[in-house]
Amino acid sequence: MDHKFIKYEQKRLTEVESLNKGKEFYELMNKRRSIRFFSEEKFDIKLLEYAVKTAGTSPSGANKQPWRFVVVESPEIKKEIRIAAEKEEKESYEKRMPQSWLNDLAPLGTDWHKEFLETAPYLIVVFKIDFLQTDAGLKKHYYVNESVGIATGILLTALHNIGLSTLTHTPSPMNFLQKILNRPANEKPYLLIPVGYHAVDAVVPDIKRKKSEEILTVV
Ligand code: IYR
Repeated sequence: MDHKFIKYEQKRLTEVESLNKGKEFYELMNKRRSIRFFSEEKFDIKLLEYAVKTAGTSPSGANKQPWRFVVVESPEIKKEIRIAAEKEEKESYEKRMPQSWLNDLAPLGTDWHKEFLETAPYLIVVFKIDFLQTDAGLKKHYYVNESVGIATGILLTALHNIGLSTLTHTPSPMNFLQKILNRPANEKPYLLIPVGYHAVDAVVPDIKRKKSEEILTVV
């Protein structure tokens, strides 16, 4: 029963301050879009470090922090990832995805070509860690998908906040990432996030977000 607790401190805002900050943050985040056209412009990898540290502040089941973020900057490894991803994606687009799915993707203009995997200066590959191997055997983690999903959301938010663009890319299946990046068997690829500045001529689909009343219910 010897577990230590420490005092929690958080600045108390007035309602007006909260409303203003809430609106300002919404306006910032409402400008985020999934970007598929990146500038090749490089930047210091240290820009990514705080974003990853911020992702690491995420809540997680029993505080197990079941995540690993691998940043790929090597052009050779990016190329290897592109080749492997396009192989799977070609198979998916041409054989595995039903017509209804392809129809849903049509407004986004995606296909199996994944040039952004090489043009983006960095790829962040998010891994989930379902269990730990210890001398005492396997230790299972809890609510891993929820935990890693929240951490990834915070990562995307942190990257947008510093003016970088991202794509949440889901090549499927993506076990090839574990192999190419030499990760241990307990780390499973969760999401592949190209990061960089958007290309000057980048376009995004003209799609709309749901309105407040479509996503918020108060009872
Ligand atoms: N993984 C594929 C297909 C794809 C699926 C969904 I759901 C999207 O929102 C976008 C794409 C791809 O990355 O192209």
